Amino acid sequence: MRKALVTGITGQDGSFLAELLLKNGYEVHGLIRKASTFNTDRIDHIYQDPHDPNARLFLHYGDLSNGEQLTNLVYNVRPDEVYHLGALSHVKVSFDIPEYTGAVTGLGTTRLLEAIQRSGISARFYQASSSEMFGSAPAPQNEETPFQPRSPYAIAKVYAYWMTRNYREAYGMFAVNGVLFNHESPRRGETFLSRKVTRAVARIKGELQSKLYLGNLEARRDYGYAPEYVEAMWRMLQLEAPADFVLGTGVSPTMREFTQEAFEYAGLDWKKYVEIDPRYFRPTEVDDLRADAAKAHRMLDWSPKVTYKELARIMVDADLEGIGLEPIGEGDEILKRKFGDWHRWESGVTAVLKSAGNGVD
Ligand code: NAP
Ligand code: F7E
Repeated sequence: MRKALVTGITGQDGSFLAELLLKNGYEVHGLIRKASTFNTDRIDHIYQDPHDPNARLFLHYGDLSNGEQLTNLVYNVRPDEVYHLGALSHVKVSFDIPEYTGAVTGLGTTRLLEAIQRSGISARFYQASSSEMFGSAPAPQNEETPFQPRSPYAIAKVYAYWMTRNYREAYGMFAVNGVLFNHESPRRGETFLSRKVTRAVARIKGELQSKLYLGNLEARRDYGYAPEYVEAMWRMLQLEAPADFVLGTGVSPTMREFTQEAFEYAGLDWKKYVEIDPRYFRPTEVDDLRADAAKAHRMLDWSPKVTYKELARIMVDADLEGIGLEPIGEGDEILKRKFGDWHRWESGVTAVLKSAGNGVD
């Protein structure tokens, strides 16, 4: 049985990836942080009691800031594949805590690469690189586009990108960068634009909220559906030789267009509810991210199916269901039509949506 180690398993992508790996027959080990409240909501539905002799999911406490513990973990688990998804992933927050962002999002990758190297194992390594690294480089961006990062987050990711390449070149490690453009889902954190909007749409419908405060709505983002992206991460580690890939849809709506789409789907006029609050503006913004993912189409046989308009429907329906309202219904139809049953959002996610706090912005 192949073994995978996943950092960031409690996050959006980590939870979808853990599901995929379990489905593909892996034994899955996840790194989780010790918090004073439960932080495993996104993976509670796949939790397995470690006393069960058939258990294939194991969680280990740790932190990306602690290199010695990462080395022990890698040495003891001896994974065949390491998916490094853990990071401070919020661009706006990275301006507030730039040093921490460098220490975790940047150096965390080095600690993990070094842990693999020192353990003497030949694990394949996936680095969660980001389209944010392209920053102000003109769209469309692909594997050859030079990076022009515009935030502490993006700069930390550029460092981690090059460390991954360096371990590949210096030590012959099978280490790859997936340079992923925005991918969203009902499991997206509540403070990212897409989820903040779809959650607000549901709460306005449910008369739990009357206003939504947003920042710059003119930026363009290439929005895809997260479960499709974790499938490509796995495919990257199954290749014969390591290579870096850009993943995205090639379509980048403005954040205003996405917002309008989500409100209109629920029969609401967004202009009545949305107000601009400059506190959500970033000191430096990234204006236009749009992927040229031709290499992934060709070498990974990967083409995303969900459009940003469909994504808005899937997410609004999930958020309506999350607060106990009847979904409008197109979201479920889209998922069934495109994927069959597997990609229906799980009961565990609905539980997360129900318990989400009221004061989140
Ligand atoms: P996410 O939902 O924010 O998840 C981040 C994960 O990292 C969580 O499990 C979090 O744990 C963990 N983490 C944060 N700090 C940590 C630390 N010091 N030690 C150990 N774990 C820590 O992010 P995501 O959207 O799933 O994204 C996954 C990865 O892909 C991230 O590296 C992100 O930067 C990158 N990425 C994301 C996108 C996107 O559009 N989603 C695009 C490109 C790249 P807690 O649950 O305890 O907070
Ligand atoms: O912002 C604008 C904001 O925070 C999207 C992360 O997964 O994708 C994500 O980073 C856009 C920006 O995502 C609000 O200024 C307006 O232009 O949802 P976001 P992001 O910055 O694109 C990349 C690829 C990653 O790698 C990251 O980890 O929306 N915006 N008003 C707002 N953004 C937020 N969060 N909140 C607002 O109120």
